[in-house]
Amino acid sequence: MAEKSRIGVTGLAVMGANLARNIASRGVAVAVHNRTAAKTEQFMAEHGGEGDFTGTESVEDFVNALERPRRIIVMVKAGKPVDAVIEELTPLLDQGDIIIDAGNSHFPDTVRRTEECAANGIRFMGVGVSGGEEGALLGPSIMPGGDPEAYAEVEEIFTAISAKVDDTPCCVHVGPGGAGHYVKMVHNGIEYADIQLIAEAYDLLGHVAGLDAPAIGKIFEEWNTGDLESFLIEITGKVLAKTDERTGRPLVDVIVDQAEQKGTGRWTSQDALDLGVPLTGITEAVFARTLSALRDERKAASTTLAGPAPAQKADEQLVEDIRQALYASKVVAYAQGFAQMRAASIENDWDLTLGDMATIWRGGCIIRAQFLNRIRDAYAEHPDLDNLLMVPYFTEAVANAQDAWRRVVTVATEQGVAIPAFSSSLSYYDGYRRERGPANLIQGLRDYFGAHTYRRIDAEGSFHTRWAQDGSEVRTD
Ligand code: NBP
Repeated sequence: MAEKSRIGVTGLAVMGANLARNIASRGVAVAVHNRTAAKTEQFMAEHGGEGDFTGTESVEDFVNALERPRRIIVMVKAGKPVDAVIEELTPLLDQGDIIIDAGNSHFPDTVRRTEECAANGIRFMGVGVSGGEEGALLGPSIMPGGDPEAYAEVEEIFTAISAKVDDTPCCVHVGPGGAGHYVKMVHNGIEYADIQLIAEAYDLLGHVAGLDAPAIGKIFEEWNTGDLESFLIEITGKVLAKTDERTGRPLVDVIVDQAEQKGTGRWTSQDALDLGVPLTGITEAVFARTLSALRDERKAASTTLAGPAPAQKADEQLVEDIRQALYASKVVAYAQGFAQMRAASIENDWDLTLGDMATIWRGGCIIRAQFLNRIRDAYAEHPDLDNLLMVPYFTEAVANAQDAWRRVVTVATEQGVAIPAFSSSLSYYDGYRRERGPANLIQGLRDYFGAHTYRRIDAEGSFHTRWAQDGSEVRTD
């Protein structure tokens, strides 16, 4: 009988196929399977010679091809397909076998599946994998969540296939239950904010500084040599530099301005609302995509709704101001995302080590950036940090950028350019650094119309003013 494979991959679309190839390239025997068998045949024909692959047609053959405990990576479309695969696998598996969902599943589904599988003696892991097609093949950032003992069974393979930065694998056990998929969700949310900030900088450089796409591309190329150095800034330079073969115009100028989304940004914002964490950067990025989708409405509004008279002002200072505003807003977006992970960790008893998240995002994934080294260092020094803005490096970075940031928000507002992520990040910063904000009035109003009570700055307890009666104050607790 043929030797059994150490691990199996079911779901051979782009991500599964590349992940299987990555694993096999490390000398690990991999059994592969896909619902539509023709895809397995195609995979074996194209890549079967690259490593020790066993192609299997039926789920039974797939399960039988694996050594025990069986380690099965499921890389299918998130949602119902994952449940369908688990349902098919479950009767064929033995106690202690491991199902690893490496797709972009929503973390509450992962929590549910972990419990359902446990009831059948199966160990379930929800694992975030970032890096797209190329990352999956050459080295993704991996965020494994679930039972630590199950992780120990796959740790060697996962760390081997992950990206490495300074010889450190971009893979670490994140926490139990849904923690891996949660962290991947926030990663994607931060990616939304990062991309939105880049788009706003591009819009300002075009519509306020009056530069064309190739010129803006050169600016991004330059920015990629400083504090902003990152994969997304690098590819922005490349996308802006590309000429359309059909028209000879910059390609970006012929791409429709409607952004799509698959849901992870929205989930991040929804969860922030549930947790009560202010997550303005990511949320504005999600809303900016939904506003972009209203293309027909925007077309009608563009000739109906008034804006300021255009007044372009191209100068060196503006370009540098935009760079600084981009950096400061990015710091805020990450500070918010990390604050959210901290809140979720406390809420769910996940015991997340936040510095590890920065470490494993330094390579392989879409938000990989130099900047993450600073975040890793910040948490190494202050593991229980409430907010990244309070670490001297970031406090100073934002303090140094704030004048430029305010000028950019001002000029954009004056010239009618929408910058929801830049301006909401600045408002968050200004709100966060205020010892006393205006919520005292909110409480007063709530007490007036709904007797919701308020607390006083000079006395313990809850109070209500009898607004409609004699105006006297009563203690309510
Ligand atoms: P897709 O998300 O396009 O899913 C296609 C795969 O799901 C095929 O293998 C398909 O089998 C299988 N499948 C479906 Br659809 N329904 C099924 C069912 N009921 N039972 C069994 N198999 C079923 O593939 P992908 O783009 O490779 O992404 C895989 C996962 O990785 C997703 O969760 C995705 O969000 C995540 N992810 C993707 C990227 C990326 O850059 N694409 C990056 C990071 C994470 P079939 O061939 O028989 O139809």
